[in-house]
Amino acid sequence: MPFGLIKYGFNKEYPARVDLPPACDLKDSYDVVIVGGGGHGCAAAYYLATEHGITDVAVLDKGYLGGGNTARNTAIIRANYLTPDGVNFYAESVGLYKELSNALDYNIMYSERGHLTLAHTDSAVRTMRWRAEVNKHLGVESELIFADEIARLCPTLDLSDDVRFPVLAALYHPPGSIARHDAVAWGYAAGAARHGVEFHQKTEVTGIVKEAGRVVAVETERGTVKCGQVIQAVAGSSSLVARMAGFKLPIRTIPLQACVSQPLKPFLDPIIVSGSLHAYVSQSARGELVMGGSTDPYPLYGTRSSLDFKEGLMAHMLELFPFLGEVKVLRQWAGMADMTPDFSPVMGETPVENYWLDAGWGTWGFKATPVCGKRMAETVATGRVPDILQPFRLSRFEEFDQVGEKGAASVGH
Ligand code: FAD
Ligand code: PYC
Repeated sequence: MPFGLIKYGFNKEYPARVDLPPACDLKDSYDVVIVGGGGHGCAAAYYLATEHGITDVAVLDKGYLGGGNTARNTAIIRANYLTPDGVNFYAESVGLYKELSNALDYNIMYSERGHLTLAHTDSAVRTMRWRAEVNKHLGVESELIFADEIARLCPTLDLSDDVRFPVLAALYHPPGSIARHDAVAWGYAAGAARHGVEFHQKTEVTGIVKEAGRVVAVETERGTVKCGQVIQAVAGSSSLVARMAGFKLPIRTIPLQACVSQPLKPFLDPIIVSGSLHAYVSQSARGELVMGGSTDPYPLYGTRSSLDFKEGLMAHMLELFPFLGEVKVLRQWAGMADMTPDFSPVMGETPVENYWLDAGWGTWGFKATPVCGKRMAETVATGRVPDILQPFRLSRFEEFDQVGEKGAASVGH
């Protein structure tokens, strides 16, 4: 990317880049149909084309590309999970993210900030130490730090003792990063389109046609499309689409809200997360504070914003950064989080032979976009689920073999 940027800077002209070819007719058949044009669907298409030479691929989205949770997330990327399976999986993603702007020739504004998960209770300190040890054992940079070091990394954080939940320690994860979420989807889509992959927006999949336990076509609002294989990557609609394919998922769909403040001068370098206060914040490149909390207290298919969320979150933010009292909230929104019982995703095989699942991304799937896309593409191309995805198989729920990430998934669910 730096070379591309320098070349661009010295150009005499700055022509607008057309990333996606114009919309085309939907063919009546493709080797692979990907349902869902979020970051995950676009990434899978990109890796199918670039790593496996599979280009007869259509990505179908009921709305616009990257308009689902990809557009709504707070863009935190990290690998400081709790289980070895989780740490290995997300660490591969962080590695891919670091090189992604160069690989896609598309600036995703990857910004390594360091990630601090605050511990306000003895049991939280224990969990942070546990995570730090598992992380280090697997080669992921994480350590437990205390007041002096926290103050050095984030001098504006209130570390006094006379508050409701004093900060006792923090899990410090230097590779923690943010990126431009839209650019991740657009960059993957543009890269895939250059290899001939088709993207069909405003094309809702309304049914899955099966014969003898195999999927043979998808029904869409623009007609029926035959297909060799299907990847389902619809995030907050996973249960609805899986039901069309004839199986049930152990998922509850719950809104997750977030908001941004007016732009402020840069004062916050690291990403700050507090599970006890149900609040997290980072400062974007344009100075806005990107803030969020835990999921809403009830399942719902809806993306409305609520005053409750904003009031609660702001009270907690002020406990961490009391000087923000006069700062205005600029925008608020929600996405639909597909929550699994163990706070880990579900990827790979389904009860339908050639129908592959990329689901259960709850509040944690943006960071997994590269690894999931790459490994799902490998699965479809080879017909074999790679080892790194095996722990996340759908059958783990009936085998009592869950990948428990509740303590590391996000801000305390
Ligand atoms: P999406 O981007 O939602 O794409 C799915 C697409 O499927 C959508 O575009 C939708 O239109 C389409 N679709 C649905 N049904 C159909 C149909 N029947 N036919 C055709 N198309 C269909 N994760 C992190 O790692 N870090 C974070 O900081 C983070 N913060 C978050 C904050 C919020 C407020 C929210 C809501 C989520 C957050 N997440 C975060 C989670 C993350 O956003 C998601 O897990 C991730 O974006 C999922 O990507 P996706 O491509 O699978 O889904
Ligand atoms: O997965 O780190 C995360 C996250 C933060 C906020 C929502 N998800």
